[in-house]
Amino acid sequence: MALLPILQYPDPRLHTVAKPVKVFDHALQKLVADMAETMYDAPGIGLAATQVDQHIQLIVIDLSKEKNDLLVLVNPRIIAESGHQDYEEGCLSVPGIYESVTRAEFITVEAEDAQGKTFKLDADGLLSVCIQHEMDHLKGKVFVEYLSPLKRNRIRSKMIKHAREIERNSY
Ligand code: QAP
Ligand code: CO
Repeated sequence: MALLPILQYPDPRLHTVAKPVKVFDHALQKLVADMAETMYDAPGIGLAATQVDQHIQLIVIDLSKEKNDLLVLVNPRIIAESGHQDYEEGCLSVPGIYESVTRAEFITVEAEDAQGKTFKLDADGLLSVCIQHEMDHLKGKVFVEYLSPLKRNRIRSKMIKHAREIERNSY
């Protein structure tokens, strides 16, 4: 297993659109394991392959306290949605930033698991938010794009400034 570097906003690679997974091979199983390890280490509750610079439709999520309930979604598609909810979201690609986003309250998702078996999942609350947030990554969209241009530009500047400071401290 290995920890993978997480792309940091505003890295342009975060806007890459992910391709569907067609082959459920050993390389895919390894990426799932490495993404899970990377998410648990962060720690985070969700990670999309886009964030580790792998542009395929793969998401890992774990909302459990014990970090022992990994949900793997390959080629996820929302087949039903209803209602609205606001949630204060964060993102491993935008550390230290938390902002409220409005999304669907209830969703039904169809996806393949890591072995290629299709399943259906009804989600509400945080799980629903997290799946929608991670599916946005696969479309090349980061949650800050739901905010006003003013807020987004402030976040962008803060992230660039922070990255420069890290860079300077490593000299
Ligand atoms: C996406 O986000 C999410 O800023 C997953 O300093 C977030 O795991 C979906 C994290 C909220 C729904 C609601 C963020 C860790 C983790 C940070 C995460 C940070 C350290 C974010
Ligand atoms: Co994110």
